This record gives sequence, C-alpha cells and structure tokens, in this order.
Amino acid sequence: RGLLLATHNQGKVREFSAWLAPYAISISSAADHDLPEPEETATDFLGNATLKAEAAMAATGLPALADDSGLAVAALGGAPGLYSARWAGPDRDYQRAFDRIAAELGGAQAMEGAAAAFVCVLVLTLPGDTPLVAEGQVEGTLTASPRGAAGFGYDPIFRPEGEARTFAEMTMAEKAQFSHRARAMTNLAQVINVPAP
Ligand code: ITT
Repeated sequence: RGLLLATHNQGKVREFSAWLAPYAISISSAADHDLPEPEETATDFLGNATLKAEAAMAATGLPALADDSGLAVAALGGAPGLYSARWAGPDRDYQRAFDRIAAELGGAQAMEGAAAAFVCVLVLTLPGDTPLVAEGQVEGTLTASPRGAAGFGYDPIFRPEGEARTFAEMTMAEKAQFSHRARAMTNLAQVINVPAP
C-alpha cells in the first residue's frame, strides 16, 4: 500500500518522510521490500531516476518515487555530478570525496568559496500512467573543510547561498528551506496539483 520511496539512501528516506508527513500517506522504502539496488547505467539524472523508479514499481506494483541527485562544482565542469555517490567509493567514505574535490581544485584553500550547486531530479512512476518528473536546485559555495554532523553525503562542505552554515550544521527542517530535494518536491506537488504542505 501507499507510496514506495525507491531509494537505498537513508538520508533521502528521512528527508522525503519528513516532507510527506503532513499528507499522511503510507510510505515504505526500498529496504522494507528487500529491493536490489539497480545499477545506475544512465547518462543523466533523469535517466537514472527513471530506471530506479521503474525497477521499484515493477518489483512491487506500488507507485514509486525515485531521486537522482548530486553536487555540481562549477570549476570542475559540474563534477562530481552524476558520480557524486561513486566519488565516495563503495564504503561511502565522504572524506575521500572531499579530498578528491580539493585535489582537483588545486588544494583545500581553493575549495573555500568555490561555486557549487546541488541538483535533484525526481521521477514518480504510477501504475498504468505516465511518469511525472520534477527538478530542484540550490546554489551555494563549498567550505575548505567539513563542518557539522547532521544530514548526509556532501552536506558538511556545502553552504547554500546567503547562509554561513553548512547543510550539516542545520536541522533537517532548516535544510529543507533551501534544499534541491525540498524544491523538487514542491515542484512535483505543483505538477500533480496538490498544495505544498
Ligand atoms: P539511491 O540511488 O538509492 O537513491 P544514492 O545515494 O546512490 O541512493 P544517487 O545515485 O542519486 O543516490 O547519488 C546522489 C549522491 O549525491 C548522494 O549519494 C550524495 O553523495 C549526493 N547528494 C545528493 N543529495 C544530497 C544532499 O541532500 N546532501 C548531501 N549529499 C547529497
């Protein structure tokens, strides 16, 4: 029953669950159904989000919401972008990803203030209907070194525009006032014509 969050990322599950809480929809995630993690073979966010949502709906028969997202660093031509999860390695060691960004920018000092954006593409697949798509972005800058313990992934090195704190120094509700994922959800709500909470 209800909506399946087609993700294995518990950080995403927490954010979607909080965002959807006011709607009182029954929610489950990929782990609840023991779904395998599909290989992300597409060449863009939309392609990967589509294949994740379609695989989850095919396995369960439930409407499925998938998120493909990433951090795009302007001076790195948008990297890590589609490869954001992969830069952290199989053990999801984000210090490794931060070190790689610093190295490719020419040192930690070059990271401080470097322009970056988080991007999120959502695909909602519905049994017997065409999939719905929405996107959200947030611009910001990188910090020279990680700050804060909340959130997940690249949150400790990303400050949204106009804010001194990184996403990892905010509560989940504060992060949602800026985040690419919350903006994408607001856009998706508009697409299906339900009022945002
Ligand atoms: P699923 O595919 O199962 O949803 P995933 O983590 O592999 O989980 P992606 O392939 O979309 O998801 O990779 C997105 C990566 O981008 C994610 O693992 C983080 O490293 C980063 N990312 C995306 N949104 C983020 C956020 O809100 N805060 C921090 N990092 C984020």
